[in-house]
Amino acid sequence: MKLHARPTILTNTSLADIADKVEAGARLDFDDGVRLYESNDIHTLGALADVVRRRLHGRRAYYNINRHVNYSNYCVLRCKFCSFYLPFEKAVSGDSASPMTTDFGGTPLPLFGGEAATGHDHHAGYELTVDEMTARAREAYERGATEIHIVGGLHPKLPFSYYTDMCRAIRDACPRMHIKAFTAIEIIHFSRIARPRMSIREVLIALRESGLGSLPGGGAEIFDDRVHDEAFKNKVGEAEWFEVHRTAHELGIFTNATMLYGHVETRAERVGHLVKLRSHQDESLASRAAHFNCVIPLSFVPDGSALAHLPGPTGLEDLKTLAISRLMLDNVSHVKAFWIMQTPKLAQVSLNWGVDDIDGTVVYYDITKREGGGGTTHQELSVDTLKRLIREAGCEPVERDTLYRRVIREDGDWRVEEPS
Ligand code: V47
Repeated sequence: MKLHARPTILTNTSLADIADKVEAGARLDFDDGVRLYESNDIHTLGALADVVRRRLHGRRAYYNINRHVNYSNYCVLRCKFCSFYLPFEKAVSGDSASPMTTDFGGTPLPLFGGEAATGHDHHAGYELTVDEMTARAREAYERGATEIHIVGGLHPKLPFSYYTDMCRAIRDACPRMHIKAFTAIEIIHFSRIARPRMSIREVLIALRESGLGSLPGGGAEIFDDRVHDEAFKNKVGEAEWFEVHRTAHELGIFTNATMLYGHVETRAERVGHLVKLRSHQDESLASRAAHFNCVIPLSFVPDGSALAHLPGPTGLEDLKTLAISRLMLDNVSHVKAFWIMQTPKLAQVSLNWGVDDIDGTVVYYDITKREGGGGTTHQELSVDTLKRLIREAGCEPVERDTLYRRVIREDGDWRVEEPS
């Protein structure tokens, strides 16, 4: 698509050379990304991102009917940006009351607040049994969900069989529902806890055989050693994150990619992160059976984390980051604004700033909770609201499945439209 009647703003801007590249479909380099961040010409930035978005998707904007479920908030890591985790030792040493046992076949464990994922006290530690996970999946499936998104903390005790059993039980109960589960960090954890130890490839194959459909994009944070050491030192770094996604792509498993921005990183470090994702995607598109479907820039929510003294990104920084992600990642089809983190209103605005996807109904979300949220994990948008947000932005709502196939609903049932 050409910028037929180029608005004067684009000819008068100091970003004119970047506008020329965008118009020509040429790749932006690292310095272009930093300049876009530093420019005050936000209208040009938004317009350029919109050019790329329209070229790829016209006025379509995607949403899905999904359900996020977190199996446990116990975690062996202590990432400073995270308000989700609870140290397991704290729980077993008796900080909480009402222990319950699990049914996953391992050593009985204390289970506190097993209903946390349905909207109860989010400060308590919990781990859900396979039966509880399956019940949540079934409930979502019966309400029309096409996807379940499962992630959790790195639990020190649960055996690898818990995760394969969970996938198998959900697949059996909800055969058409796509299981998008486990960040790269969890996959590495599984490869270490499996007995005998398993390679990343073996873990992914075992999970896929149990029903796993694709991997979500979490755990990427910012690919930079300085930021890694300052904000999430004990977590594996970018080499391991990319190894998991590379292996998944080789196996034909599609994945997403995130960037957690607005904490201790600089803008240049964000651009560096995007360039690294782009290089990986080039390789996957050229030589692997799958690739990144979508990039999700996640806006840091400081509340309750060890970085709660930081302000978090402004709305303008959110918009800039979404637009620059669209412009830098010329080889990733979709850019998602996750409304839980960017807020529904900003996600709506971003639909004219490069974004083509606002995630889905979500229903329960436990990883970030904004203060004043009433202590509940219930965070839901109805399908009507998602469609209204999209229409008000001048876009056409399209229900998609996890792999971005259009979902058609007829006579109380749904099917996906195979790409022609
Ligand atoms: O890995 C943790 C991030 C991620 C905070 O693939 C935080 O479709 C903001 O990856 N503020 C999990 N973010 C969420 C995630 C995701 C979400 C929606 C869709 C998809 C997808 C993936 O959340 C974590 C971490 O990077 N996170 N703490 C926080 N305080």
